[in-house]
Amino acid sequence: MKAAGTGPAEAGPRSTLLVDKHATYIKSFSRLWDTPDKLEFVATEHFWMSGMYWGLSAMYLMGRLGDMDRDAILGWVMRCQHTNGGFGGSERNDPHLLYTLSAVQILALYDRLDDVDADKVAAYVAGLQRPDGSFAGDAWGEIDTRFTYCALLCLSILGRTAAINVPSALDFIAKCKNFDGGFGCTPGNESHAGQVFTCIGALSLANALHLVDRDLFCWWLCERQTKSGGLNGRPEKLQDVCYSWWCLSCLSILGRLHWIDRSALTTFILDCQDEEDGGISDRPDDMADVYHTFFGIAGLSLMGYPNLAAIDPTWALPVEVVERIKRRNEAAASASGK
Ligand code: GRG
Repeated sequence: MKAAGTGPAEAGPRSTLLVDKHATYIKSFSRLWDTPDKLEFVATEHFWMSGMYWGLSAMYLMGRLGDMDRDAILGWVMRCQHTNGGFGGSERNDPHLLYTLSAVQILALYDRLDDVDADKVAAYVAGLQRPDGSFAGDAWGEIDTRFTYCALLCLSILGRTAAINVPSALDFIAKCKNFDGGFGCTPGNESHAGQVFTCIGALSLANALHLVDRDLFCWWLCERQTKSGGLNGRPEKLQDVCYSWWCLSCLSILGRLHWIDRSALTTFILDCQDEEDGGISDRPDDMADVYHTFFGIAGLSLMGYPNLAAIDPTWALPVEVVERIKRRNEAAASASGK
């Protein structure tokens, strides 16, 4: 727990990023599958794969990936794969597109993409595309622009985008665009900063950013900054550290990062740190978690915070990892003569 009444970040122990504290905090979650008796772990078991991606990515950005138990983690990831090629959030969960992406991202972070049969994973992803171009998250059929991004990113990492109908996926995203320049989860749904990230990310991956009304949309994104310095996800809602990623990544992709007050946002994120036990929370003095820890650090990375590795706003992976993936895919394409 944090001491009550801790002052603003400029004045106290939260004035800088507490790398050692956050690394110790994240490391404590590195063997989630060995903690079957802890309520908080059982309750989150269905999304451990994403939790692992958040934790490992945060560690990478802080230069601390080496602190994690790589072989145990990679073994666990592969145990979560199903015979249809998809990955579950844990060994006991059904396959889902989001956790398949998280698993592939983890393999990319460790430069172990060769461990997976890319054609098999691609067939699983392609099987979730619907005739209107949209994607379902899993066999149960929920449609959401989140899953379009998951599909495009997963296949981009694996060098297999040819397995899906990309133009039709883009048509579906275009139908989700709203009067404010933002995007929702399906046509007619309200713009939300999380959804806009997935749509801008998908358009960026497919080189289709011409479909964005840049100035209108970036204005909507800037309006997300509240007096606290933090960003919210839609009008009249509370600021939350995670929007430092969902909004900033879009501004970065669209070349408008300078449109918000980066100094105020940095102070807000740092003030959400738990200076005793490590980790970052949604708002100052709330309980920290791995999700907000990663997205807070990722937001700081986008703003060029000192001594953090750079993160790619489209791929949601460290820039160095993305460069390695692109080299790998180019080499594979030239070897096959494509
Ligand atoms: C690889 C980075 C990465 C992402 C994968 C799953 C996914 C693709 C993206 C999720 C995008 C999304 C919808 C994020 C929003 C999450 C969030 C904070 C939802 C909260 O919604 P509300 O309505 O909160 O509870 P507000 O802030 O509007 O009150």
